[in-house]
Amino acid sequence: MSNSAQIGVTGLAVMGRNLARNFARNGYTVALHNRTAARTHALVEDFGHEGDFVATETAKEFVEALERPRRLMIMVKAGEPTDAVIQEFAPLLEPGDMIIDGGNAHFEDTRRRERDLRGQGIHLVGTGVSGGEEGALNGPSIMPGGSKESYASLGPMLEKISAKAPDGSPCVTHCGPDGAGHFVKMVHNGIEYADMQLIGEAYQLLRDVAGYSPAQIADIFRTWNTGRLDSYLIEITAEVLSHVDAATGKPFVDVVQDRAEQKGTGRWTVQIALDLGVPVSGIAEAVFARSLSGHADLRAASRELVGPQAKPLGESEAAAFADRVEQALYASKIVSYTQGFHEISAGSDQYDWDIDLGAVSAIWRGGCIIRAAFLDRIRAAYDARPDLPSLLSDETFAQEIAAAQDDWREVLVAATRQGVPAPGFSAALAYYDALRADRLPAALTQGQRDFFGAHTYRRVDREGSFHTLWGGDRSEVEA
Ligand code: NBP
Repeated sequence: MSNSAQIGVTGLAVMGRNLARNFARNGYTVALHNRTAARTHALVEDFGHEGDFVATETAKEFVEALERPRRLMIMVKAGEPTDAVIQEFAPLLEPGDMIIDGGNAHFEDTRRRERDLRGQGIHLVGTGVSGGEEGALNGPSIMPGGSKESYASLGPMLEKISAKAPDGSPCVTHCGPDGAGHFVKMVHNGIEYADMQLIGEAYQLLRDVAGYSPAQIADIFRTWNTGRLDSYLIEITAEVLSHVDAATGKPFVDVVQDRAEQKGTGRWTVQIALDLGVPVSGIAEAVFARSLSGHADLRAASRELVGPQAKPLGESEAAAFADRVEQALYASKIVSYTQGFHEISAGSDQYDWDIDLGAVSAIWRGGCIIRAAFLDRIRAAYDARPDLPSLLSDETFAQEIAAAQDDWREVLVAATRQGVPAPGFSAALAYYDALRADRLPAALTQGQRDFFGAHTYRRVDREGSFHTLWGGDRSEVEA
């Protein structure tokens, strides 16, 4: 049927297939296309009963199946495949049509593609989609960028298929022009890395310092999940930890190789943060921790390095320690989100995106991997004060960290004493202490830079730049 589909999806692997089904289940007619036509036919065969699908084989048929202005969603592997697909379809489109890239594109690629297509009057809508294949089917958190005009046409459809937050609001917002959506998705993934690392550290400490078994730790996580740490990642952590390997009868976590993989969005978050000059030390530690875990040879060569002699805690001390770990985890998590939101705010300033941080925290409350009860409170903090310089400046979060800090420090003392690496907890605490410090050793750094490179420094008591004649009589001159 020509011109009848309200949306088309090309790229029908797990994500595209499930998004297409989600649109169809919500009453939209969905045109289908995939480089390898077998996937298109398999979808119709397996799920055709779920809604109205128009299966197409060629690019021309696909484009002709769409109502105008056309909404064409690309769900292919990010990078060159996305460019290839855009090159294939763009010549067949007309001004006002929309190409929605729902893959994990780098936001700079999205900016380039948006610029290139704008000349032709085509809207490129770079859209972050989070929630994995389950979210794509039942409701993801969606982070679209692109023009306001495109959002006016597309937004209501995205709102319909998106996850709904606990208060019923759709987990989708127009993040801002060109690459804003993919930028927000990138930082979302960076925060996800940090969250997972912190949870991993909590687990390791409960195991090595407190002496709990994976099953006992699963119970502890289940309890935490009923409180302020209530989140998808804590929930699935308990599931993974309580799972027993059928082949060996051992805890599943003990039969999995301890080498974490990554696809790149965490790394991008850190690379871009470095370019923007934003300290995202928690996210960086999470990326580095995955990287270190993968260096099997280096780790094997280091097994003989000497650690401390330490015994796990006794039963009564262990329970108190677990409570402290909860405090440390919560405080470190607040710091991760503080750093992530700082990066979004810096990106928004750099690229003139005008991203609403409250709206971003609101759409992460459902559907996505980092969904968590406490995002409600982040939203409340930004809604109350959109110019909040940092989440840590919010009174409630500051009070909670103040209440947690003694335990947080104690946990790190125990980790250090027992030789359990906790780079995420430690980086978060160092960030907190550095921000609240009266004076930082940066003054000394400036002195050293002036000594070896005449880089000059500023004084605390006078305006201007100064240089000390280090190689001469050490008098000071105005630079
Ligand atoms: P993949 O990332 O595995 O990509 C497979 C799809 O890309 C297939 O439809 C394949 O067609 C198509 N494709 C490739 Br590969 N090269 C192509 C080319 N040169 N021209 C046309 N099509 C090409 O699929 P996915 O895991 O469903 O993810 C889709 C997008 O969503 C990715 O950008 C991913 O990063 C993003 N994402 C994934 C998740 C997740 O949980 N998996 C979550 C959020 C976002 P073929 O069938 O002919 O080989």
